[in-house]
Amino acid sequence: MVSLDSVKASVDGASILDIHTHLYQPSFGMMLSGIDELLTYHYLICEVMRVAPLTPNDFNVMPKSKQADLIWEYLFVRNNPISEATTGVLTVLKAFGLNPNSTDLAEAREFFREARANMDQYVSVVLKMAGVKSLVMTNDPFDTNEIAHWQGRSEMDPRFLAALRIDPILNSWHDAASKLHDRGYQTYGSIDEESLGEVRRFLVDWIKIMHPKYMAVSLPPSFAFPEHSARNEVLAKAVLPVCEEYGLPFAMMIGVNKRVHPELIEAGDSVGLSDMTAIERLCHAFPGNRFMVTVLARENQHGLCVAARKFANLLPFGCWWFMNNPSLVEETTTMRLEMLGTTFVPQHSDARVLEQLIYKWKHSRRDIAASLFGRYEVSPRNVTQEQVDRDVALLMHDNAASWIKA
Ligand code: FIX
Ligand code: ZN
Repeated sequence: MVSLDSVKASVDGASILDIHTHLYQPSFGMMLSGIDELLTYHYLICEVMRVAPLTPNDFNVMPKSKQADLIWEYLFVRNNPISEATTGVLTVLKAFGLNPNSTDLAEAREFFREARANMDQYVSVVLKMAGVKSLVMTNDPFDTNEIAHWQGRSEMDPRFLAALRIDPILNSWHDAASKLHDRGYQTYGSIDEESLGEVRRFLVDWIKIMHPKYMAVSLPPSFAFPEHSARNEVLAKAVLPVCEEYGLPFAMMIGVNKRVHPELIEAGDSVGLSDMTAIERLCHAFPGNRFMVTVLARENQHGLCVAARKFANLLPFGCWWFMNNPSLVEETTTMRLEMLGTTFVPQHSDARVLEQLIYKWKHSRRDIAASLFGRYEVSPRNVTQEQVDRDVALLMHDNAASWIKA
């Protein structure tokens, strides 16, 4: 019988394909890293607003280094850092041998300044520390900063894979149609066959530029299918046909209520309950498409698992955002193992700052190993280490790799 330690060793030793991040290959010059970026992560901005005596608008106009000092003072010195996001920063400091009990950021700033002097080398160091073999970026063809890099077409780093992110097309059609029109596509506010054809042309143009592994969108809790809406028209008659034609999965990240507290900016998004029957109807109506889905509400996780039992073209992936907390990762992974065996992707980091890979994966490996061992403990079979290693390879890398053909 395998032990928790032998399962942990297998999970800790597994190479990871991180299927969703907000990181960029170094040559893009867009990668966030270092202690000030770690501390001003929007998860920590939420948390500091609960204890520091200032308004979000006061915070937003502060220089980033002062924001980081304030967050360190209030969340790490005046209060004990026991939330997941604060614990994550400490995990990173400890991984580099830095003092997690420091009263200021002088040591950390000096260390990361030196480390980041050679970003190519530093990125390799961090990926190795995190055990991440490759990762998928979030690439936005509406982001002018990013467009320049793709048109400058710097050599692609094989460890950094592209994902074509298309939120404006599905979530703000009239604005997207106007922007596409400005870029030479004959799209108009009304959704007629010409506009839909031009959306398909736009998507194909960017598939040929980015060579993405999947297309992706973040959707509100109100997402429904079918419904009479611009979103449904564009999804059914442009996005999904192109995904099927080019063999690309379509990733839907469902349940975010954007900017419930606008003054918090990125930190101002919240969660809502979504309708999993919309996913079931999509999977049934488009059997030639493959859907990767992650949902933001804890209450929707069970419905997503059941939907995946009904449709083999549906892949649940990750414990997203407000779900990425140890108690929920272990609960959700156990539920998925109980209902789906190993036919899902348990985690993605969603990292926005390079060094977050270290803590997000260290913490998730621990929680996934605990869930997996729990299944072996109750198995009437005497599970072998070879069987454990096969399961771990599927969960940490191979399922994602086969779905996105990485
Ligand atoms: O839509 C997304 O990709 C979300 O993950 C982000 O918008 C979000 O801010 C985030 O980084 C959550 O972890
Ligand atoms: Zn994300």
